[in-house]
Amino acid sequence: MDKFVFAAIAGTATLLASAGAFGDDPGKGRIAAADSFNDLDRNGDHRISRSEAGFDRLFSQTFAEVDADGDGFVSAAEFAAAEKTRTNLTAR
Ligand SMILES: [Ca+2]
Ligand SMILES: [Ca+2]
Repeated sequence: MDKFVFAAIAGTATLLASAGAFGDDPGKGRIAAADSFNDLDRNGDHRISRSEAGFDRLFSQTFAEVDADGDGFVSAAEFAAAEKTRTNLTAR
């Protein structure tokens, strides 16, 4: 039940963010990598497909680079590795 509630909240936040409700906030600090990853992984299969990456303006541009093994999906490990070397991995 708790997981369901969390998913519902996260889903709502994702919808609001994609609708631009929060706008761009340059003063906002970086979001933890896990939060960004889970946010981008819309179907919850623990990898980000190219179409899922397309929801984030910045990440869609760096997708091919972040997908180190070129299998067409960004795994949590690939995401974390890219997060270490980039200050702006996603537009969130
Ligand atoms: Ca996914
Ligand atoms: Ca990959």
